[in-house]
Amino acid sequence: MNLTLWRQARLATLADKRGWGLVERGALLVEGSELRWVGDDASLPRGLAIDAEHDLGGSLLTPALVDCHTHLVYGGDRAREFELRLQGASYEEIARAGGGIRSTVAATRAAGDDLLFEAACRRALALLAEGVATVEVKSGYGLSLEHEARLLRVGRRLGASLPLTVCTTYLAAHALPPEFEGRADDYIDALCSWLPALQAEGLVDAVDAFCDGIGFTPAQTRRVFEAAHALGLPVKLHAEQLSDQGGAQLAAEFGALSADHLEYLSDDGVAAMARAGTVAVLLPGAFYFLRETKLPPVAALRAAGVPIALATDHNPGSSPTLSPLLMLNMACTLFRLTPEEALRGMTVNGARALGLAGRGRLAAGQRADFVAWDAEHPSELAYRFGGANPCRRVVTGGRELIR
Ligand code: DI6
Ligand code: FE
Repeated sequence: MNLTLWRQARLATLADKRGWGLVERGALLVEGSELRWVGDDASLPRGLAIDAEHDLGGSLLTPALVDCHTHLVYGGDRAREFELRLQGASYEEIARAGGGIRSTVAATRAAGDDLLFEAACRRALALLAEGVATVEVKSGYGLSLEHEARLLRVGRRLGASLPLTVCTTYLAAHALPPEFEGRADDYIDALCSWLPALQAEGLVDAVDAFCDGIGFTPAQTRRVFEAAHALGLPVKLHAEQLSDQGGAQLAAEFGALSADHLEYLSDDGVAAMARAGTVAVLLPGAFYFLRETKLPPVAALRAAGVPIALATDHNPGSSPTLSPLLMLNMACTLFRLTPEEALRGMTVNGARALGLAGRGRLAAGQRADFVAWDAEHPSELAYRFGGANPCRRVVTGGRELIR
């Protein structure tokens, strides 16, 4: 098997439950797409037949980033809606008046497959350029069998065309499409009935819903989860973003991989997530862009031992950012995460929110996804914001992409 040695790096392995896992003069041995050995250069196993060797010149090496919550595939933009919100209209008011998600659904349905793919591709490449090697992509702007399938196929095509791992999530329960106006329960029946065909086509890794006053009720969300479970698919949930619906408890009841947003999460919700091992995915981009003032209960999540992940939530309405590093910074400044919690949130815990245990840390047996940064210490990744991108080299599955 092909062995590649990477040396002269300062490693932040995140290999243990706590701490950066710093190794000053670190080295990595990659075998195929896996990390075979990680440690101090001085204790590198001897007598190995090394096929290639790279000198990292002392740069900082971390696990590659995992963006575990995005809505990357859509048409159009919502710049006009942004202006309306600045003039005082709320996100909910705009949604209830038929704008918001529905306006993106109209633009997405009108866009051709290639246009959707090319736009999503550009967005994915921007994430990759800041060190992302694994990205989740949700549907949810199609809202019919034909159009949801199209978005999921674009997600799969991204994974096949780019050197990234793409996980696809079925989010037909994102908003009520106009053709089902006044018939939300019928729409839930319909989107549950579409799922078997989409799964049979290999398009679905997980199932999500938007449980909220402007989304779907807990009872409707439960039906979506039951349909997912009947097919053996894991679930996730947009929960407690704009109000407390008890969505986190419902997600926990179904053993959800994650509950996401969580600004309005209650103590009961925290406890339920802790019991179920459900990851809390915090989305500081949406918090910031919607000018939310209620903070997610970070101290309670920490105290209960709920793993915290972070993601861009890239979407045109509530988080039009493509900067995972900015999210690290915002998670610290807005949510008071430590820089170490923030980086864990976009690596090991982000992977966990996707059900991927084999990535997100630098340790033997993990997937060889790592990034070399122009930085001395990992806290710098959360410290700087905007402008210069410190990402120097990206390796995914043992192969170097950016240099
Ligand atoms: N919550 C969000 O923040 C995104 N979806 C959701 O359920 C926003 C989607 C949009 O506004 O287009
Ligand atoms: Fe989202």
